[in-house]
Amino acid sequence: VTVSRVLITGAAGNMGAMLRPLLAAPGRTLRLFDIAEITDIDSATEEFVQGSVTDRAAVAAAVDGVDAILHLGGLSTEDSWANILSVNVDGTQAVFEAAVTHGVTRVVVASSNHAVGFWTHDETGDALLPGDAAPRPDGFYGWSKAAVEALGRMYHDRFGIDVVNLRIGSSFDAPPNYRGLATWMSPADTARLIEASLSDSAKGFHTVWGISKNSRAWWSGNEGAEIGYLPRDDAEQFAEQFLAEHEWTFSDPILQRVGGAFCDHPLGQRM
Ligand code: 15L
Repeated sequence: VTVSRVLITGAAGNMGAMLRPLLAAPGRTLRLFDIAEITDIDSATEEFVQGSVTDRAAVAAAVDGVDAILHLGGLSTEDSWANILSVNVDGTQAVFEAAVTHGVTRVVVASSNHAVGFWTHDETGDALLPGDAAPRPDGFYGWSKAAVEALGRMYHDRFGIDVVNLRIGSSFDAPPNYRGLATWMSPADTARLIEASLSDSAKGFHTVWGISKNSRAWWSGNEGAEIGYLPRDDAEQFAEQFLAEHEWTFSDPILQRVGGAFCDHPLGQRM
C-alpha cells in the first residue's frame, strides 16, 4: 500500500464499483465521491461523500485530507457539447484546482482511447501505437479526454503535481464485443494499473494505455511498463466466443480505428 487515503470520484460508476474491493487494503481509506448515493459502504475501509464534480465546494470538501485522487467521475460516452464541457472539462478542472489548494500531489485521470480514436492500424503498421500518441479525438467525449490530459500537463508543469493519464480501452468484467479482444482491460489489470499509477514509479507526468496483455492489442505497453504496470490477463480467452460471429481483419473499420464505432457515432448525440 503506497497511499493511505485515496479519493475516488465517480465511485458509483462501472469502474468505481469494480475497483472498490480491488483497491481496498489494510491501512488505506477509500473516500468515495459520486452524485449518486452509495449505500453499501464498508466502513472499515471506505467513506462516502455525496456530490457532483460540477459543484466546486463539494469537490473541494471531498479532496480535503486525501493523499491522491483517482478521477473517474464524468460522462463516459458521447454527449452534448454543453454537458461535456460542464461535467468533463469544468469537473476535471475543479478536481485539479482543489488538488492544488489542498496540497494533493498525485492525480490519476481516467482518459480514454477515444482521445486518440482516429488513429488507424494502417498508420502504425508493424509498430504499436505509443501511449502518448498525439490526440485525435473521435467526438466531443474523446475531445474532452484530450483536453483534460493537456490540463493535467499544465497542472504538472505549473504546480509539480504528479499526473498519470490513463487511456483506457474497455475496462469491464469481460470484453463487451469482438473489438474488446484488442482493447479489454480486466478488473485485476485495472487495479494493477491504478496501483502502479499511485506508486513512486509514476512520479512526474505520464500518459499510458489502459489495456490488458492482449494477444491482439496494437497499442503499446511500453509507457505502462515504465510506471511499473505489468498486465497479466489476455482477452484471448474470449476469442472463440467472438470470432464465431466476426472475422478478425483490420479492413473492418471497427478494428482499423482506435475508437471503433465511436468514430461513426453522430457528434454530440448522447449514446
Ligand atoms: C470509453 O471511453 C467508454 O467509457 C466505455 O464505455 C467504452 O465504450 C470504452 O471507451 C471502449 O472504447 O470500449
